[in-house]
Amino acid sequence: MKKIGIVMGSDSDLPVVKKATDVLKEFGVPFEAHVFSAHRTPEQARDFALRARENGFGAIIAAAGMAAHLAGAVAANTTLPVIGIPCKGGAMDGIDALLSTVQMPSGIPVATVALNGGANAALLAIQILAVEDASLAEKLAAKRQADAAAVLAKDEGVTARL
Ligand code: RP5
Repeated sequence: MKKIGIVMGSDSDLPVVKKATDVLKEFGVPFEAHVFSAHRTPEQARDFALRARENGFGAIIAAAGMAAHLAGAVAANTTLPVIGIPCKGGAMDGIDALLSTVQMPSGIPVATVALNGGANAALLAIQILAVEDASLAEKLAAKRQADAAAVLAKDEGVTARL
């Protein structure tokens, strides 16, 4: 199975990244995580992206806050799918990161999830791998069913709580 690459701009992004790694672990998907900054360590971020395909990655998740250029910088150096997680924080509480991550120029796409959307970033990465992996696709379908069952249980119980 292909690995998922995870890069984050700082270790202060770890709580958001952990939401993604928890999901990847739940699905048994291998991953590798690094702190690479688009601004502070641009060479390392570039090298990782340039070699990601030959190093066995199937998609890359990039989490960063503030002037969040990491996902775009990685996407510029690979044709693997890149999923950006804009992280909350700073003077604008993540609006800056959201716009920096999502507003990519035509030709270099970044699939951007919600602010701090670590779980959805992982699920989207798994869905990408599941295009060619029937076992992963079955696990995804089972999770959808379990999530729906949980909502139905809440529906049944809600009147009793009022
Ligand atoms: C971004 O700046 C990082 O991704 C992080 O979200 C934010 C703050 O970084 P630190 O000052 O905590 O290293 O580059």
